[in-house]
Amino acid sequence: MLLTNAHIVTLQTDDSFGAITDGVIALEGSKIAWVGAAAQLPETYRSKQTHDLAGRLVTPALIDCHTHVVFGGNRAAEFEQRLNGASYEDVAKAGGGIVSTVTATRAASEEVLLADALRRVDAMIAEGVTLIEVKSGYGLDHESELKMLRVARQIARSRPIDVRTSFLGAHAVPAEYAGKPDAYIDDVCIPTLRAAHAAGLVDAVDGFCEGIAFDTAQIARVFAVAKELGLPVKLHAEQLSNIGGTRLAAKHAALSADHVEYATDADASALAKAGTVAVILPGAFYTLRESQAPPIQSFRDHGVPMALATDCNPGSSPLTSPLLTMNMACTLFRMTPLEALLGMTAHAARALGDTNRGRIVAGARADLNIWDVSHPAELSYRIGFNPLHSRIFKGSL
Ligand code: DI6
Ligand code: FE
Repeated sequence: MLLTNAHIVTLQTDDSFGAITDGVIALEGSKIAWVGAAAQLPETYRSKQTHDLAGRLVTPALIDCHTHVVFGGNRAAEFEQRLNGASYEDVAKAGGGIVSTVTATRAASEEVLLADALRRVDAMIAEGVTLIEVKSGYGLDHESELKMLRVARQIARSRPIDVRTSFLGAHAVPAEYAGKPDAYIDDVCIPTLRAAHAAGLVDAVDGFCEGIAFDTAQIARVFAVAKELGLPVKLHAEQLSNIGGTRLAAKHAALSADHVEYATDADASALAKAGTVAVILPGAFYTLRESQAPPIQSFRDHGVPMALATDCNPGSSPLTSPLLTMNMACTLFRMTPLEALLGMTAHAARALGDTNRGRIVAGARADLNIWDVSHPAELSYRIGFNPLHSRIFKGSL
């Protein structure tokens, strides 16, 4: 099929939108066969079925490379408690925080977890998302972690969207292991990772490296098993402090280091050398009303690819809008509209180890968005507006 009369934002390189006006995209199956100006369309494609896009803007489809969309219950009550003056400690003592989501997730059936997750995934699909990463991390026991990952896999069988899973057993220490993080890592997290991998449920391994979660030595033990199993790694690093998570991610050639608000210029240099993507998560920064922005200029100076994601989770980032995420990245962190769009497409794909998506180039996956806007900057400029006209998934409208 030929998509004709298109204003194509190819993102073929990182230094410009790579725009082609009056462009044509030739689709063959689930792949892009050819892209270019109509005047240069090869003879071989001229007889194809055409679909006139009436001059609309076409970009690569969006990719949300960091989500916790599978979880039980929600945390609206503690949102209200905090706004009525309760501290994080008060909320935690009342059984709130991650612990309350773990309790609700353990209690929920796979069917309920899937139905709840699909409502959030549908909001992402409506904004043109075709690939999401989904983490475990609210089960924190053997069966509940496996249950979460089975639900994540079921999402891709229930909707026109692809899913990559990340095992996040090292997300928090569950109540039954309070004060015993090492025992939890050795007796629950690592054996469950092995079982999840054996069941084909894991595409990557993640961890939360933070003072309130796990230290670099504990994360390193989980990463050693990931390496043994041939699984790539990624890491929640330097979200609230700097305890060496970003360095650890770089040392393990991680796909990505995520949050990285407290990363230093030296950390940025280490990421660049390792080829690790910095995943910027403005939803958590906004929700927690943080003050320390990530070192965007250092990432630019060192050539660290920056991805963007919703970090959709019930506590620190109850956000399901990639477009609002792009707007936050520009307004809060001063990223440019080009960086924001690259962050939700090509760099997000790279953060998932997928280099065949996120750009409109011959041979790439034919996942495309058609927008009712005239300039790509409108995609990060608008606040809470969705101009998606239609989404092409695996070459089909
Ligand atoms: N960082 C976060 O901000 C979330 N998890 C993480 O690793 C918090 C998750 C929650 O509050 O439920
Ligand atoms: Fe997260």
